Amino acid sequence: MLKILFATTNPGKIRELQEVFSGMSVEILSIKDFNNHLPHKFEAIESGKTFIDNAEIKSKTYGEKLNILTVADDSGLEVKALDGRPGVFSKRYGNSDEERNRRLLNELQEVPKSNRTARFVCALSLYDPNNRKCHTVEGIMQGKISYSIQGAQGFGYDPIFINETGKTNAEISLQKKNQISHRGKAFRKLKIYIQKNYKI
Ligand code: ITT
Repeated sequence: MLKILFATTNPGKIRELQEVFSGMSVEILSIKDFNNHLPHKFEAIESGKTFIDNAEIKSKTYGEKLNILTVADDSGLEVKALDGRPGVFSKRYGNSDEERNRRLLNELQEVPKSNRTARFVCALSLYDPNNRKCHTVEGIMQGKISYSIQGAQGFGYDPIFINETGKTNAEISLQKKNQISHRGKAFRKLKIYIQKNYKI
């Protein structure tokens, strides 16, 4: 069975990957499985200007250190009325999901429905320590920012992001989110690449 490390600290991302990869002969490992092999407080420094840069920094940092095939995700929300912010700073836009969502809703308080367009972007990078190369793919989900927090499923900005179903990402099931989401689209591209190149 092919072993792949998913180098993320975000449990929401892990749940979504497990759903897409279920039924494949792949064993998904997490950073916790390598706690004894990593220095205390080991982390990748997300210094890139794009989601792709940061996904590659994360996959290389862990894949090199642990010498294992490694997937990393860098993702975030781009709001048109805010010139694409928070973008790569999505995680650094506040100290908790709640704070980040409230900040965005406040910033868009006066913005009419017609101008609340936003998109989620997900860059997924697979690093192979045998050839020291990254294969990186992207997925995008278009939608609008709501006027209030709605729904309790998902994670992060999901409760304020209205998707093509007219509901927020936090009001739909994990399976439905994967069908239409930025991450689901990127995972499926990567899945095809893995099936082809690692003969599973
Ligand atoms: P890593 O350990 O994988 O880096 P992270 O949560 O720090 O996990 P990022 O640096 O990629 O991840 O930051 C992504 C930010 O965008 C973070 O605030 C997430 O909550 C948010 N985000 C990403 N994908 C999302 C999704 O599908 N739904 C809602 N919010 C999402």
